[in-house]
Amino acid sequence: MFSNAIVRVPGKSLIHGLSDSKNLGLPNYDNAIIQHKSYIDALKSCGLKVNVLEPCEEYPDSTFIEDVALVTSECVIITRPGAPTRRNEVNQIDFLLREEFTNVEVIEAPGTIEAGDIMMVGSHYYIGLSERTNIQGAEQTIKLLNKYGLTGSTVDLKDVLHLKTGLSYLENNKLVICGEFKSDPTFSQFDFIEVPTQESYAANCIWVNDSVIVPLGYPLTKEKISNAGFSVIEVDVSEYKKLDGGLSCLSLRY
Ligand code: CIR
Repeated sequence: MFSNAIVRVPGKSLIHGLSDSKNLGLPNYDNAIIQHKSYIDALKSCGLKVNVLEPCEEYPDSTFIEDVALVTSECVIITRPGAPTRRNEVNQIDFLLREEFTNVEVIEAPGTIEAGDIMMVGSHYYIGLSERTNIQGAEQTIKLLNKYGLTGSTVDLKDVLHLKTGLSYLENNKLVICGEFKSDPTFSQFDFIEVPTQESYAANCIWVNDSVIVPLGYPLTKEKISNAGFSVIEVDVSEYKKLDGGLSCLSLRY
């Protein structure tokens, strides 16, 4: 169960965020703020205390706060983002996490890792090797996890930005899965909730205390998750989709 979340309100510089989805246009700032508030409300409705950080104009992608730290039950790992424009975002969160947690570890060069590439399943962490996360970053992370009695393993990515772009673990062995991962033997032991290709964006959803928050506008996936026994909450995050960001990226949950 989670008790807390940290989010960062987007700054007006959001429109300069990284994007491979330029065909969707630039995000509208006012809508992004409205959607961010709805996201916070959804987290609160799942029982979380939400720490809302001020916008950080210097880093356009800093609202995607998930990528800069991995918060586990035993330790915090400050990542080293692979995107050069995002690398120093970690300085905006490091001090805050050190105030709250004692076991704070840091990924060192030449390792790179963004926590959107890390999926927690109990005490095991799957780590996607992507354009943002390299083998050194993954190996350092696994070593740190081992130090605290946790485990990790790597997964090769082909098409997606981050591991959790195409996968979300919903507890009770249920895995929301899409695209390239469906045929990956790494995940064959899970009960699949398959996301149809046309709804691939909805593969990034978040389990929060027996509810699942899904993006608004993906009815087939919503129905499948609901049929799997979860209470489903929809949140419109269409402005963040324009920057390749999904629901998980917008918070640290612990
Ligand atoms: C980026 O490309 O870094 C941001 N525009 C989107 C980050 C999405 N984060 C995530 O999937 N964990």
